[in-house]
Amino acid sequence: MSLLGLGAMGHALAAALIDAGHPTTIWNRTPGKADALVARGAKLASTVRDAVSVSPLVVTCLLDHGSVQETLGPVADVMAHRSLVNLTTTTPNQAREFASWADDHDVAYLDGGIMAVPAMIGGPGSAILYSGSSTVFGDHKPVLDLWGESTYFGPDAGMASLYDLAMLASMYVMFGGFMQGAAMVGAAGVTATEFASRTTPFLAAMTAGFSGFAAIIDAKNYTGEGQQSLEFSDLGKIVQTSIDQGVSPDIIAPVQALIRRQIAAGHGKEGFSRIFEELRAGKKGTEVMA
Ligand code: FVH
Repeated sequence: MSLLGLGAMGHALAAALIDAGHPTTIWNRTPGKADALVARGAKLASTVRDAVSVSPLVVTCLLDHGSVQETLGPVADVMAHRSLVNLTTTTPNQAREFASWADDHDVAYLDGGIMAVPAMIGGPGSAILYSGSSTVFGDHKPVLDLWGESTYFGPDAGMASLYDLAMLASMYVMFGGFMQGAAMVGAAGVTATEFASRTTPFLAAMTAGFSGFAAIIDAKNYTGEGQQSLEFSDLGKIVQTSIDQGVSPDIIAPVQALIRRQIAAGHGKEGFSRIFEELRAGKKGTEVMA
């Protein structure tokens, strides 16, 4: 395999290949980052063209969409009849754009979304989502599995990225919620460390609720038994307490705004999952505060 890009993630990917004894050629725009990997057994290519020309499988793990375009565009001729796995984070439409570029140049294209940080690569919990060419995925799955659990999401090259970014959306909003809470108690002198020790087990237990929300959303049964109504809790007390503590409610207020728009639309007796419909409809409303 030839791996282009030796940033934090590319370095970890290359190290896992070398540790498994997989023949690996590496290239990086800035020289010097390859030294440790070469000492461990990787072959260093001095140009992208050299790197690509020695392997049927080329993997890119670069900064962004533009850097992959800049790197592979000039060597499109030598990419022909090879397989490309792009592990660079892109939007779904950018992934589809690469798939189209690859198709035009007789390259078999598989897009990947890495659900791990560099230290996790090759270890427990590391997962990589793939979509695009099923042939590339099937032919190379044993080597892809060296990095983590490999899952294929179908021929649409944008699907892996869509899952990746949707999962990251869930993560960042949860992290943002932690910051909101830490700021609220922080205004009363509680350290973020103390707050984390209370909140970590609580949130871990609460994530068990995802499957219940999912069943409600999939069945569109927002009035079913056991659901706390939007009217019962529109998050007013949380928003008000943030403000009373001198803390911006900027993380929690948009959730309240979604709830209030659904109440205004006549769904106040329905459960919290109902805000999914507000999001899916792509509606934007005027912010409603406490
Ligand atoms: N690191 C992480 O935790 C995340 C986990 C989830 C997936 N991401 C994505 O992986 C891609 C690479 O991330 P990275 O952490 O390796 O990023 P850096 O350490 O900043 O390295 C960037 C590499 O890209 C090269 N590069 C940048 N611009 C260009 C360009 N115009 N032409 C060629 N190469 C370019 C850079 O080269 P250099 O600066 O050393 O010369 C690095 O090799 C990324 O999409 C994450 O979103 C990682």
